[in-house]
Amino acid sequence: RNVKRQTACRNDINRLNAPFLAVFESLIPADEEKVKQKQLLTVLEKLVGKEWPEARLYLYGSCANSFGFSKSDIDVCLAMDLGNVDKSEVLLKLADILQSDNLQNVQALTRARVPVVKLMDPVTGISCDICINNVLAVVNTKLLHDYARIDARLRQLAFIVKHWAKSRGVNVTYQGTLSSYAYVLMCIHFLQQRRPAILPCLQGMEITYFATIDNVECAYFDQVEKLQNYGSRNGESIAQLVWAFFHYWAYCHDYASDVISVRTGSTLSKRAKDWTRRVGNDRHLICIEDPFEVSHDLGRVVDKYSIRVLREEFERAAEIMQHDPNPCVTLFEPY
Ligand code: 3AT
Ligand code: MG
Repeated sequence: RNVKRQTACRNDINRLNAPFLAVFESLIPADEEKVKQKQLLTVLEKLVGKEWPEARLYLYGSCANSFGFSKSDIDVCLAMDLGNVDKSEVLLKLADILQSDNLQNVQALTRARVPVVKLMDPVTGISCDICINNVLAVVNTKLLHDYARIDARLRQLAFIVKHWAKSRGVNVTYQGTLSSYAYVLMCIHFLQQRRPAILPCLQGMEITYFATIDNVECAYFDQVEKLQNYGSRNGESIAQLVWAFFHYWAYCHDYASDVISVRTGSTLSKRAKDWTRRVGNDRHLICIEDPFEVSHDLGRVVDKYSIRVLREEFERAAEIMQHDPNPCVTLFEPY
């Protein structure tokens, strides 16, 4: 399994560029959706502001990192000083406030891993999760958004990978497969290690953005408008990159020893991170270092069953990209 397989890419690969770009285009949200999201945020800001004038609301996750599909739910973070008030209490109060407006299906989930209030806005038809003080997620959202502005191929690749993962049922963290956030980091890592590189390592450059959140220092180069030509020395097409992405995760990544690290633009050894054995529920069978919370392995949800499912799906995708006459259909067939 760990033998690195050298396969030459099929010679008709570029025939697949147009159909893959069509898949990408079909998933992009329309401008009206962005307008509706802002509209809902304004409604929420008014309601929240009456009770907590100091509080701020931020969009995060796929509605703000530029990797969101059309008609996705939105993720909102309520940032406020809790003092010595319990987070659950604030969530229940928030649910109360929202309930009394004409928002629907308002529910406080105070015992979830990330406690949230869920709601649906009948005016815009948008569903939304509001969490409290998850500010690191707001910052990792900005990092992903900044990477997406450097080279258009990242957004194209990540849309195709997310669409594949959703179609194949491997984007369900409570079933031991990976989050969308993890897949986007896998795409960034992959584009950082192409030669010539398509993406730089923003955390290894001059610091132009800095924030300390929950004792975690978040620092990187965010003047990405200066990096517009960064990837232009690499002329690989989207079809070549989709092929190579699945080839990489099927045959080239060393699952036994390596950790992928967007923070360093490279791989690290599991040994150096002490991610070699199971601790509690963290098994480290596929290791993806969070760019800011470096002790956090986004692969920790993966167990001994789901790792097999994941690897078989990567191999299936790699085979399809190599041999199938119509990968743009077969790749996304429901499981
Ligand atoms: P979808 O389009 O909703 O599938 P998403 O990017 O919104 O993709 P999620 O809803 O799973 O992804 O997560 C929302 C955001 O929360 C994304 C990221 O900023 C943050 N996040 C998710 N999982 C983690 C994690 N394990 N560690 C740190 N931040 C995370
Ligand atoms: Mg989301």
